[in-house]
Amino acid sequence: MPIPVPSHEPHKIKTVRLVSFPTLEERKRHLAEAHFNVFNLTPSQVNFDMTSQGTSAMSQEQIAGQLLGDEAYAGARNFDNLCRAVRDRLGHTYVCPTHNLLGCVKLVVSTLVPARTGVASNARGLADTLTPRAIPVPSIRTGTDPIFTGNADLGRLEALLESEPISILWLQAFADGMHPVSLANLQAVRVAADRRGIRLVLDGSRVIENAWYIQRHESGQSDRAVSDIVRQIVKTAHVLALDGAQDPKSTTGGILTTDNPADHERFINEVVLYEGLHTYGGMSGRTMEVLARGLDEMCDEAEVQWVMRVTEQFTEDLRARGVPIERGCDGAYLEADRILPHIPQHAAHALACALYLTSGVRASVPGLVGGRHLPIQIPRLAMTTWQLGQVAEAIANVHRQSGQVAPLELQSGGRWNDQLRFRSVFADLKPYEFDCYPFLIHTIERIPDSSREQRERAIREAGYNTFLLRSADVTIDLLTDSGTSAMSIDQWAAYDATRPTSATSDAYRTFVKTFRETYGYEHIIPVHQGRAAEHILSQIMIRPGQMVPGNMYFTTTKAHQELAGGVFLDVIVDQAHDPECDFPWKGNIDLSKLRRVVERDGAARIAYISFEHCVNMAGGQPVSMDNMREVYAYCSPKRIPVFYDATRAVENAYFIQKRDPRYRETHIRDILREMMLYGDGCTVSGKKDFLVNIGGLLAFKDNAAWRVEAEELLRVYEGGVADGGLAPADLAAMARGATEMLDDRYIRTRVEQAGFLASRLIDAGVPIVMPPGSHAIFLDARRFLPHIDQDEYPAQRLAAEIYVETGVRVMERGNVSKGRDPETGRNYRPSLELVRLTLPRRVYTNDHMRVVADGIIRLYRRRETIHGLHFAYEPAHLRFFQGRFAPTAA
Ligand code: P61
Repeated sequence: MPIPVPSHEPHKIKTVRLVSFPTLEERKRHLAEAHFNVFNLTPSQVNFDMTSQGTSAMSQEQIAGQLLGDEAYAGARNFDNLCRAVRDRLGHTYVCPTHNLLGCVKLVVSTLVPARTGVASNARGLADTLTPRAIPVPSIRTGTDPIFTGNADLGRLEALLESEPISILWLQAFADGMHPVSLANLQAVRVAADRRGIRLVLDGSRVIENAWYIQRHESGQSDRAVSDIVRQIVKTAHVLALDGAQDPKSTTGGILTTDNPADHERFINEVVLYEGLHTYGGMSGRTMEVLARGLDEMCDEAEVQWVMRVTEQFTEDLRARGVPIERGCDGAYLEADRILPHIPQHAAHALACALYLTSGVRASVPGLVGGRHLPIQIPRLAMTTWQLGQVAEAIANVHRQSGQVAPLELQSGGRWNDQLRFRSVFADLKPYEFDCYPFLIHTIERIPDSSREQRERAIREAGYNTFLLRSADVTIDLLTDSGTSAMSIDQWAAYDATRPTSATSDAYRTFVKTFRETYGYEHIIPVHQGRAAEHILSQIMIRPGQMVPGNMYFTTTKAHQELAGGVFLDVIVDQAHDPECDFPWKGNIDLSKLRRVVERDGAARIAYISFEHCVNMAGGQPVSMDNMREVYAYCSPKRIPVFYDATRAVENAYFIQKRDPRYRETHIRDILREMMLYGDGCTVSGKKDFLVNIGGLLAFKDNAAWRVEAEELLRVYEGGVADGGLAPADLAAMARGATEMLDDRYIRTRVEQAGFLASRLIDAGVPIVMPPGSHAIFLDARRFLPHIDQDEYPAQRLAAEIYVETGVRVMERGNVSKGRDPETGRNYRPSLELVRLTLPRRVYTNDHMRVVADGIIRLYRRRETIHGLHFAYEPAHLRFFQGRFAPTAA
């Protein structure tokens, strides 16, 4: 059976690295300062750095390994782990650690290559490092096989071995990044080496990519797992050299492995001279740990298939745009001489400059001067297909205007590309603007795959309630966007750098300063999450019997208002209750409804206005700026306070920027400041907009008395006044998140992901709440399953069926959530019978979304086969969390 190719990433995003997008003016300045050699640019000066060495996204297990380095000088446990990983995954018995691949080369040369002998190789890159040491590196690459262009020419090899003093054969898996080697050829070279009694050394830094080519293209190999082929490749060589910063996705490090104890003995006697001790070889304990974990993971079949699919797609994309390229194992290698025939000198450098100047993409020219390729290498797992598609477009943009690319005049030279300095002019090239996620993937978390049978069992065991599923059984988790965000490395850095205390922390001061600036509110009080702020606010503001008008309820908000003796009154516009109506401001308060309440009961009976941005229960529907202004203008003179639930205020600000022409050019940060001006304070669940996994706040614009009361309750219910029961580190992560959430590019891609998912569903006729909201898509279960009575819980059943069909977890928001009328004991049967597909921030890509949509569309096409549920166990309160169900008979 051929190996399946995943249709989405077999992982989700765990942490991100933000991308800076330098402007054209900045790029010009950076390029001039870099002497027109893009090697001299730093990552903060580029948006996408197209190099695959040491730039991969690690797994969360690898990054955790960084903290498990035991850093012993001798015999570190991390070295034991490394040896175990080599034995398990690669099959070799002995391991000599090195600081990187050049360390391996150095040891091999000093032990196996006597003076005045040469190294026959299929890799030109090896010559770059050995020729300066006066070691000849005759090429044995054929280039004749249409696929395995890295194969050794066996005839030429025999002739060489006859005529020249060749001490070892050095084959590189995927030679020079462009030329894979077949298993058959590798085996034949081994036979030739054995016949002469010399070693076959394999550089297996890209053994995974090479194994994939063997699986795909060598006859009889298609059924074998990559892990199996990798072992065979390794065992075919006498010695394996491996760069930790390539396939094992470490940042550096290397290993030299073998089954031959005598060779190993030679290496470890030499290693002390050049690298370090034989149990660390120039690596820190943590690097050995990361490398060991990388070796354990690098043959993961789904991950390999995904990475190679992405690489192939990128290459095909460029070919389809007519850009002359050579296929690479990790990207596409641009043929600079063909793209710029009018530039005879340093064409690859000129192309690199043009690419950076027009788009901010950096691709640099490696090794010795003279190569004709500009490698565009994809950092493993770090970029999405959306971003790569745009990088391809940026390259095509240069290619289309290649005639205008400026030549470079050599200012100072050298033998190596990194030494060159040029003079040039800024050619008049049309720039390319990126419009994609403004972050790279820093670490990933693998997601489980499951069979339909497994999922059927899991949902039965969970009583058809998605809240009761285990995360380990869920492939794509769209249960909530609450606390599920991927933090950035800057948030992590702030988190780790926090000095803990139970008194006032620096993190608290930064937190207060940041949110004063963000909202324009004077009093900023940290709380552990949203409901804690709601509790305190309700206790301060509500006197028993008072009304709390609001724009649709939220479960926890309403519960706290009622606990304080308040009566919630829904004054949202009528359109919010109609899932088919596409009014753009379905979160608005209906002023005439509000007026009626105030006129009927008097302003003194109103505790405050509970005003939620991007109303969750209405489908993430925004409030217009005009509505906020009008409500405030009406309430303020009457001394009725207006409190925002600003949990998704930034997403609301984006809709104002997008839908209100007066704000099209206004930055999100300024829109948010104006929104908050029309309120007296806010509660926030920080687990949403703030891009953290825990946290929240309560804020008052200027009322110091409320602050005193709130802090009193804080001490009793939550924690210290300067931490609200959070770790100071959590305050630091929130403060940093608050600066990231205001990035216009980020918030656009965040909210538009919901639009992307919605448009695929709409095109297929799937009924959803219109217009699509900020943080979620709501399926209209009434229209999806019109044949199921609401008392047989269509939305609950639909959520369960989505899980079984797709492995995606979603949430019921309908009859089950609303509960029963305590008077009559009957279900409320709310007008909205919905299923929420909620999008965590920075976690899933559009490739995940495509698969989610396809699964739901499949389900929609067989909707008549779906039936209802009845309660098997019904808890008295908030029954949606713990309730269990059984299917009704068909
Ligand atoms: C959610 F099923 N939301 O959307 P806390 N205000 C708003 C929220 O969306 C919110 C809170 C206050 C959740 C989590 C959740 O019945 C449920 O930080 C607009 O969760 O305390 C939370 O903030 C409360 C899901 C909460 C539920 C209650 O998924």
